[in-house]
Amino acid sequence: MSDYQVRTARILSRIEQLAAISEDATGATVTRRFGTPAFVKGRDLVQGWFEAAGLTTRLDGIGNLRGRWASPRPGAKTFVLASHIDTVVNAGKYDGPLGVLMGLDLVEDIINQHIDLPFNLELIAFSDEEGVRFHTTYLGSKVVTGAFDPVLLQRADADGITLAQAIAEMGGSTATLAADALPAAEWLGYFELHIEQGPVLWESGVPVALVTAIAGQQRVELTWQGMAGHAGTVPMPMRQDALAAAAEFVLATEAFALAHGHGLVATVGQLHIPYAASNVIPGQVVHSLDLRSPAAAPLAAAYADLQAQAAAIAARRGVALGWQLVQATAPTACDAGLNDLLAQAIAASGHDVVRLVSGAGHDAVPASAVAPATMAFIRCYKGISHNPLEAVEATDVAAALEVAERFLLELKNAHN
Ligand code: HGY
Ligand code: MN
Ligand code: MN
Repeated sequence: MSDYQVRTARILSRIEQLAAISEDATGATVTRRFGTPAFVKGRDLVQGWFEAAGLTTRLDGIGNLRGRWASPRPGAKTFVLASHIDTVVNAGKYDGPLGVLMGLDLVEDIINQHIDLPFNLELIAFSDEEGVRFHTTYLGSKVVTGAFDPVLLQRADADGITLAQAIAEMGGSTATLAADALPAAEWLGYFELHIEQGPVLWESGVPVALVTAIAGQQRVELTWQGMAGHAGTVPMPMRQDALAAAAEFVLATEAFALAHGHGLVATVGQLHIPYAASNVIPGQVVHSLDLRSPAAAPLAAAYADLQAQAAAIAARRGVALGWQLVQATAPTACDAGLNDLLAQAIAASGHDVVRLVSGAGHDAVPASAVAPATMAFIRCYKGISHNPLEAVEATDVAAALEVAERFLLELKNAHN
């Protein structure tokens, strides 16, 4: 086995160990949402690996795990390798953790090879990229990049626990969040390894790709307020059925996205009916809307059009509509200079250079606001993600490891 294959075997073994830690006590599904005991237990395991590798570690106020390897050069800037260790519900094993554990392997090899770098390395396992618990994403990387808005501390989860309470419960601190930012002047750049979560590499037979841009996204919370009633006595024309209104909007949203192209995708992934019962006309429905596009103008146009469609549906059905924009991130370009180095590393490793736009959001988005940032994607099984069927081939991970190592050494040479 090549050195990369040996290292990959350990990375994948650690993936399995981390995946065995879940909010689901039966272990049947992988779920580690921000701040939960399962998240903390998983982070503790990863912190042990960071420290065994020789990294100086600390947990910042929002629960990011931060490992640092200092350059011998006085006043050196810091290059960040990162991804996230929180997950969606019933997640795959690789979305997030693979990037963290590959980054750990790369840093550990640099330490073991006694390679002096002209820049510090900071390896970060972000505590909340998915935004599942508080429906607002990038909480961990927003703290590190100085973009965290304290107003978010009052957002409550489904159990009414605020972000501030969740931070305190997991031993974090809201008092240090501003100081936890890596100062903008210290950043040299950002690199994230991540599964593609799409089908292009699977279809193309290439193990790795570089990311040129990350789609913009808008997350909206809609509330339809109708009138609860007896399922057996209220005549159909007299109903103010919140679920029927929401359902009409969901189908209108799908039709809009199908008709409009431009890489526009629209998803309603969460829907809640308070006081639901089979013999009660739903009085209220609360649901999400996730809109994405690689281009800003179609994203803005879709947002406006769908908001108008929702208002028209509500008016026609005598239902009140609440429309709250929870999160908006613009389409983000990755750094051309880093991508030149990455393209060289991919080609030098013997692969075609595939350039992709990411439909998925990543912590590279907040990072790109303060530093040159880019990503490398690793092929995953049929592009499946946010699904327990998520899988990778060891040979692809080994190939990506070689590319990333070449990339870091090119970066070293560029700054010597
Ligand atoms: O939703 C996303 O794009 C990412 O998985 N957080
Ligand atoms: Mn991810
Ligand atoms: Mn994800």
